[in-house]
Amino acid sequence: MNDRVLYDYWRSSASYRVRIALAIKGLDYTAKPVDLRSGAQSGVGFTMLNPQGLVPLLIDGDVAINQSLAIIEWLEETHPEPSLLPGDATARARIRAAALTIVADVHPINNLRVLKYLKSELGQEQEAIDTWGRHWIELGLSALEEIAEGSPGPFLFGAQVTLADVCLVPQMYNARRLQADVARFPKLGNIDKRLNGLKAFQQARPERQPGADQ
Ligand SMILES: N[C@@H](CCC(=O)N[C@@H](CS)C(=O)NCC(=O)O)C(=O)O
Repeated sequence: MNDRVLYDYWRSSASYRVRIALAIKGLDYTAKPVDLRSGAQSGVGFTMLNPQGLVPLLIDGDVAINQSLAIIEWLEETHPEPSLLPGDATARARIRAAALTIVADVHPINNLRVLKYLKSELGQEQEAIDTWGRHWIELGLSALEEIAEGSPGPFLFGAQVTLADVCLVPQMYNARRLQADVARFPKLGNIDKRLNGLKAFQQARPERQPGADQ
């Protein structure tokens, strides 16, 4: 087995970000799928490794790191090339801010455990829950569409693939799954299409992961 192990789930967008970053940096790993549908993330087998009970979790030798952004920043520091955070301090802050629009402001309120809580504890109907998801996704994507409008392309921050692109593609995937109105974001749609044409992004696609629905 590889010394580097990624605990993930094929449809988890936080895991998808890490898979893309690993592929861009050309780092091999062994995938250990954690089946979120059956609740494996809350079982002792996994919470012993990550008490938060969330994927992704990267184990690299004797280092274990959770939280997708912390994992990607660690990969960036330990394997700087190709860089996902290019440019000076200001350029890097802007890339991080765009990434956090997704990672901190959109994704957490659409996470499985939040949606489950809306249904089981607050008694919401599935339709209302889907409306909730689409609302927050479209709000976040609106802000990113403005960034895309100001980018010379082909990616979110110009010619180089950055951390922001790594977060964008899984969020667009989620948006489509939830039937959010992605046609409202044509610039993001084009960037997403270009990114999905790259080998690293293809390798990380949910349907290509072990355990994915066929
Ligand atoms: N902020 C965390 C979020 C991790 C997260 O929410 N993972 C989801 C899958 S995308 C999960 O494990 N959900 C399981 C659950 O909600 O029970 C990160 O970026 O890694």
